[in-house]
Amino acid sequence: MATAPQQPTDMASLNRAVAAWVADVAQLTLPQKIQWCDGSDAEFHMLERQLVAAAELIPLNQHTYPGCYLYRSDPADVARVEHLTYICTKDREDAGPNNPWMAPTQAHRQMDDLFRGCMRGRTLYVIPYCMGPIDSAYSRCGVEITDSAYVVLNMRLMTRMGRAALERINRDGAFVKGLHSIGDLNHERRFIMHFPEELSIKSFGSGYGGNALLGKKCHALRIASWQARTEGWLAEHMLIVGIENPQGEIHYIACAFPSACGKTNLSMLIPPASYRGWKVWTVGDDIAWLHPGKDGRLYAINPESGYFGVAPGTNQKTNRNAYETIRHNTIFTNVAVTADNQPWWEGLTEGKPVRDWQGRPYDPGNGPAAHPNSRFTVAASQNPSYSKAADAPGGVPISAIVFGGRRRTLAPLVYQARNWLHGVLIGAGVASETTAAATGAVGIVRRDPMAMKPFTGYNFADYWDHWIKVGARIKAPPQIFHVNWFRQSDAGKFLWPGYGENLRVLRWIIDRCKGTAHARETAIGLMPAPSDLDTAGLDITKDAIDELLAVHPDLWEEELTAVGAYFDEFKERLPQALKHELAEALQRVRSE
Ligand code: GTP
Ligand code: SPV
Ligand code: MN
Repeated sequence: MATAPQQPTDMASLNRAVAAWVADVAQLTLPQKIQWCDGSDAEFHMLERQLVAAAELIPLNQHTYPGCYLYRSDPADVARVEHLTYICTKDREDAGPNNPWMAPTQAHRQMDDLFRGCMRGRTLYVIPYCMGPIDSAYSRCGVEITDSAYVVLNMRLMTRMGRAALERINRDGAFVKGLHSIGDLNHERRFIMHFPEELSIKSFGSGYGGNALLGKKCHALRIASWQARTEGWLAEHMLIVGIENPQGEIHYIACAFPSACGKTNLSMLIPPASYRGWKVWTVGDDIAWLHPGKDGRLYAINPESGYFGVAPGTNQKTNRNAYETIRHNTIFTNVAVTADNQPWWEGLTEGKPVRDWQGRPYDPGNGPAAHPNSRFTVAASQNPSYSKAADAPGGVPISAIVFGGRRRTLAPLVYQARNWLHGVLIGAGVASETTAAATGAVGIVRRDPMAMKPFTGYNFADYWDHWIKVGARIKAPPQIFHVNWFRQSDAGKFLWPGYGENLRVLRWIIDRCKGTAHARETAIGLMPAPSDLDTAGLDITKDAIDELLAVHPDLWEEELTAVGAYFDEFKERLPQALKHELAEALQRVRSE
């Protein structure tokens, strides 16, 4: 029997705890209006129309880009702000030297002062959302309160949001509270505070990406990593991809690369022409929640349902799947536009920018036309390589975990850890050049353990200990690898072609997991000899391959010594096992 369509207003009576919290927040922030979001198409399009009328959203060329819009953020609000992102635990040591910290009472006071009356004349939107498939035991729910309709539109694309999520919150009896206001966008009054002990978030003064879409980095990584530790699983900054060989066998791989280091691209890569019959299936492009399964393997779900992907560099050749995915029903943020109102960014081979990301007439003297951290928001289901398994409540079994970074020098194209503990050491020692995904200098090599430096909601020492314990608990742990697509020649050119050709490396990784590929022992781990990698049809010199697969023990001694100095920051909290593993690794490079 068909039921009458329900109005969003009756959502307010669906869950008492949510309603009570909304009432408290409304009393503090004094909005003109409260709107409960049901997640319907009608609601989405109504908000789109409102934002267009307010000139906050600009329709793009509807013939070539149907359903696509441009959003320009405040020019001083274009990326995550790590120095303003706090973990507020009662004990400072629980946040660790890896996080800015503030005492919860002080943080609440400071944030509540900012939130007081901040929604006057504005609408307060209530967004119930579910991270992960609605029917998965691994999923976790939250509610974001925000005064930004742009955030609502993005959350609708990035999460399973609305009525179904609120119904699940009713069943779960728990949810993460996320309070957000764009405030006046003054960066002196911008803070992103996390209270893992209370499962809550308060974010003020930014409307951008991970600062404002609270389901993403704030909930699904910082709060979830804390929850995962208490519950025995892992919340990671990882893509999840299924690689299907011509025999129809699919292996799933989870890769942790720092921000703007190639996760979205790898998760939807197009196999090289010589890889006939190979298929690539995207499960997730940014976040993985990994759970030990009953069969002794690790299972992963993608908590998100959309992509907030880097625009620059995306074109038909580098990433055809993304290129096709974002041809309709996509929100572009901070890209440039062409004379016929199509979106444009550096790396796009067709079209020319006439207005830059700030809406100014394009002048190369002002820097790139599109902001280097300009992004697209789009539903994952639009991706031609979208995996059916992405909605599987039990997740997908992971064969390999791959760490990676953006390193001009040192780190070879690929190497394999000797075992789980060695893999944890490799992950904890990841370093990478900073990118435009966060404010601050770009291109500086820094430690970014497990690609989680900005995202682990607790002390890294405890996090590594947790990693070690999870590995010890599972009978058939994934093999662990490290890759680097970003090695450069002395002349500053990439040595490895990257993108689709990365499948050649994934193939060696999968064959190692199956036990069918050869590897040689080196001072840093197991590596392919040049002949073990499939380079047929690849335009690359023997010298380049040799350099990509070379190990320089003296440089590695320096590197591992630097890792040791970094570990020392964690003092006696550093797991002994990790200390030992590092000592052995140093021994191996010294004896080469
Ligand atoms: P976040 O969304 O910030 O977490 O980033 P991500 O890891 O998903 O990065 P993404 O795939 O969006 O790539 C970032 C930039 O690196 C883009 O400009 C890409 O074009 C470029 N890139 C990705 N893969 C490769 C590669 O294999 N080689 C080279 N040279 N560049 C790459
Ligand atoms: C990242 O910076 O790793 C992102 C973009 O994926 S944001 O959502 O802004 O964190
Ligand atoms: Mn990311």
